[in-house]
Amino acid sequence: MKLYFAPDTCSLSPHIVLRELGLPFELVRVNNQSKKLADGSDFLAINPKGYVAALQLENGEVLTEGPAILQYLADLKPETGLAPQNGSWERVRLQEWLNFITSEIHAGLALQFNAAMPPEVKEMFKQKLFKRFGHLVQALERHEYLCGPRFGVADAYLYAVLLWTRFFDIDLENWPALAAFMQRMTARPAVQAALAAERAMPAPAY
Ligand SMILES: N[C@@H](CCC(=O)N[C@@H](CS)C(=O)NCC(=O)O)C(=O)O
Repeated sequence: MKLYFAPDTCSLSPHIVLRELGLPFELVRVNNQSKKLADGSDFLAINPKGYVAALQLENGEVLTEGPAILQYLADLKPETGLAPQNGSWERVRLQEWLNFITSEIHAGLALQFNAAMPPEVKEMFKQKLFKRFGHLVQALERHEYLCGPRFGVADAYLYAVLLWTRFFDIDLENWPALAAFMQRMTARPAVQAALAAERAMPAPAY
């Protein structure tokens, strides 16, 4: 499998999960501005949507959309329990979290990157985001990870997007349960390895 990634993006979450699962994979860095790979070839030929993450399987199929990739990976090794069994009530709860992260947290934080947006509009969206943080806190005060006492794929996704708060002057210490979650996640060997591998890979020249 090949994981197409860019540093400091949501593609960190499938990267973490690949390492948590101990699956073999190749990491391919994308220049997210030029949409080129290191050899000058066109990332749009891999994912016409033009964004990471994209997972290319051995049969050539390319899977996109973080929540789909995460569940696909977890199902390759169901015995690890990174996602509950497909078709179970617990699996639907996981999908509820993945959808919440993608639409409320990922999208909510991503618009803070928009340089064209006036500061007062950004502030308005920050306040909405902070309400959503309240929902995360309720879960993380009850158990160490989103779906219970054990790490799962939703945690990798939440971690990857909450890392962006450091770019926007959002101090997670204001939500102690979130700050503790981030510390717990950062301490995981797979997370350390993923961050180090992404840092070590040179930026594409194109
Ligand atoms: N709906 C996609 C969104 C992926 C996404 O937003 N990727 C960002 C990085 S976090 C990206 O590559 N953006 C570059 C672009 O849109 O040009 C998913 O959930 O996987």
